Amino acid sequence: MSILIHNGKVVTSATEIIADILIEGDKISNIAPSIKQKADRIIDASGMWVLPGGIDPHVHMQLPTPAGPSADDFYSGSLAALQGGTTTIIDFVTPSRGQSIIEALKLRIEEASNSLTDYTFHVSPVEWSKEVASDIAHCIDMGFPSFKVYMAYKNSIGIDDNALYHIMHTVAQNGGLVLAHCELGDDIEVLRDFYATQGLTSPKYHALSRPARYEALAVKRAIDLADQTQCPLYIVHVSAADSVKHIVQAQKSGQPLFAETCPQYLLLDETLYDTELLSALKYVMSPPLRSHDDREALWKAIANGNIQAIGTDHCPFLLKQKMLGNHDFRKVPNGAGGVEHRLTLLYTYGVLEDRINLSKLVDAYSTQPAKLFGLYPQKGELAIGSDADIIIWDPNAQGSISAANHYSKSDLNIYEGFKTVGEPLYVIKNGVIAVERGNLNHNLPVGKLIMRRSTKTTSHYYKRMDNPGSFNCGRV
Ligand code: DUC
Ligand code: ZN
Ligand code: ZN
Repeated sequence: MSILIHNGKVVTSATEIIADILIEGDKISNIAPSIKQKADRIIDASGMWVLPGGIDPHVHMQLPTPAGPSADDFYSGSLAALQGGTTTIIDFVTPSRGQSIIEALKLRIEEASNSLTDYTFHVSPVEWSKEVASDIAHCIDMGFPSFKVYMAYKNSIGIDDNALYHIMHTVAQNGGLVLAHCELGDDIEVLRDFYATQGLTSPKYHALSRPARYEALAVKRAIDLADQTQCPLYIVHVSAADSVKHIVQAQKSGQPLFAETCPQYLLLDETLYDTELLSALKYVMSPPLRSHDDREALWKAIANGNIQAIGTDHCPFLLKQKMLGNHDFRKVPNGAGGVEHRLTLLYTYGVLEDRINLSKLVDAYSTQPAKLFGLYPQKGELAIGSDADIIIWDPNAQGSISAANHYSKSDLNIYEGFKTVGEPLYVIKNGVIAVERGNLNHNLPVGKLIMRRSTKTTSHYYKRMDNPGSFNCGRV
């Protein structure tokens, strides 16, 4: 099968040109001002933008929680992702304590086998032992070179600084990257119980028990441990201006340090916890929503290149699951959906409001995740030889977000009522039209499990910067 995309504005993280793109099989075979070759399908992209498919570096499909699994399984979550222009997702393997990481990885690969997007996993060590050390090395050899650690959730999956030090050291020695969920776990537990024992149990106290300073202090600690162990570090879902200050300082000193934020921290704020209970429950997530000033600092950090990637932390629940905590914020499952809205929200409220330009958007939703997680240039780029994961974007389409018409299986949407501009007219995945004007191709093959390259082969993205101060992650 061949597809010729004719006369679109081809936008990458570095260039914008009017060009034709030829797809043969599952790869891009040519990009040129005018391609005369015949194709099975010709798409006129005049007036449209041709963008690389999205890579969401942070999703949780069917995440097990005490309130039951998160609402999207790999099929529904990946369908939602595709409809929004995301063609690759990175989910997580989280073993139970005592369980072999490799065993948990095999089970998770099975669970994801009906994903419509391509997929891969970050691996989350939840303890430290000799077995964990050898499993980390094994995961990297198998093509899973990124490891997420939780400094929060101390009662379940969180680890202490001793384990964090050893994990960072081992990951660094074996050519991997550590991702850190940065919140001071022990301090949070104290505040959670403090509020709850006083009968202060509404969702607002979820946010008050996880203050921005606990995130910033944990960010500082993680940066310090990464520096001591010479480990490349990626801080997930940064939500606070004070965290950004620590990140900028370490990047200036030349530390290989990267950061991610999510649309919810850019577009929503803590005043939503003051709404009526049924509404406030939707916004229980960790870290919680912050202030208006925090939001502005995050936008600035993206524009300045201090935050490189934008994921969603897609982890939706049903209202009935959220309601399990209506009398105790500690019982509300943490998380919200958004995988399908990432591009249109960032385009509408980022690009059209002049906070970031289009190339920066492409960089943050696709190119940087590909570079940082060992997928580049197979993914994250429009280039000859790259996977044909492509969005044809209608920059003028208008929409309105609602749980009534979203693709996620959740009955809640934290962006309910948000107006949007721009949407994918076509989504092409591995050379096959997956979505055409909102219609899913029912013959779409399932996505592929992608094995990734370790930092041994991508070390130019991670090495200490020679010229501190002009930090410019991942540019080749
Ligand atoms: N926070 C997480 O750390 N994971 C899933 C969802 C959330 O809110
Ligand atoms: Zn997290
Ligand atoms: Zn997460």
